[in-house]
Amino acid sequence: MAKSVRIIGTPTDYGANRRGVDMGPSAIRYGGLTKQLEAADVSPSDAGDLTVPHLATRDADAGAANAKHINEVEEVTTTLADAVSDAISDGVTPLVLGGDHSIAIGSMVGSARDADIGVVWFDAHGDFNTPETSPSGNVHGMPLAAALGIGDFEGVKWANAPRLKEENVAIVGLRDVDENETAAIHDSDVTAYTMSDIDERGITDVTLDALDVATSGTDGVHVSLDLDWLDPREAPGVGTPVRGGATYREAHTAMELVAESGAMRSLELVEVNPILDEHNETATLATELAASAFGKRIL
Ligand code: HAR
Ligand code: MN
Ligand code: MN
Ligand code: MN
Repeated sequence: MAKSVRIIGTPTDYGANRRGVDMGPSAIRYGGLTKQLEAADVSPSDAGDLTVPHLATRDADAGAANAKHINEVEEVTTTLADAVSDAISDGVTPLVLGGDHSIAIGSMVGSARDADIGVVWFDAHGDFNTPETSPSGNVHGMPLAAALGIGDFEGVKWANAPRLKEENVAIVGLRDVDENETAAIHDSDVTAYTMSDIDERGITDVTLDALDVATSGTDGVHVSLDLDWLDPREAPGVGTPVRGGATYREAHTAMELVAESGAMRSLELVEVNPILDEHNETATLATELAASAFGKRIL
């Protein structure tokens, strides 16, 4: 029987400093998501988009300078956590379309509601800042810390995923990490692989190790794919591009290994910004990578 997948659009940009990433869900659908998933022999149903308050109805400068729009982020991630946990209870794999990476707080809290989970986080960035360490105040640089209960997020309970442990988190593809963030990652029990690790060891080895970290003693894995993990030549439509990222083939290989592990409990595609994209190619690439993560094969 084909695996059932529920698409959950989360059109928000409250966690980012560049507007436009809220249009990601539309762009990814327009990029052919349903067709790609069907090619992966998955049966997709689209739950549409969650209701996200429009920025025009809110104070443009809301939230503290060190955690901008924190109340809107809380609102969106709380709604998303319920949607993700509902999908899993219904026996369906949630596929969350962002939106900026702050939504991952909701995905992880929802995915971890009734299970011990691990996380594999494909990203150029550590997303391990807290309101105390963040140089920007943008919450999309903080979701991993938030879900792990690190940092003061104005009463962190809404963000904390108690059934997610640092030792089950692996970050893959780092190449742009802030100074205090580097120290925090080192001080934690999170496992981090830089692009140099991928250069030296190859994407297969690194991804298999990351999957080991995330599956060891857990019930399943949340896969978080920030499109800025890829090189900007492949994925130009992101708000914070960093040179020297994963290639098209490396990204597909990693997603194929995710599928082979059989451990993926939830998936999210984040940071696609169609305003900055070229002919929707980043959104289209996101659909192809999702298909690989769900097991699409050529032969
Ligand atoms: N580390 C920087 C900050 O905290 C940039 C974070 C960036 N952007 C993302 N997350 N797309 O992966 O502001
Ligand atoms: Mn990110
Ligand atoms: Mn990133
Ligand atoms: Mn360490």
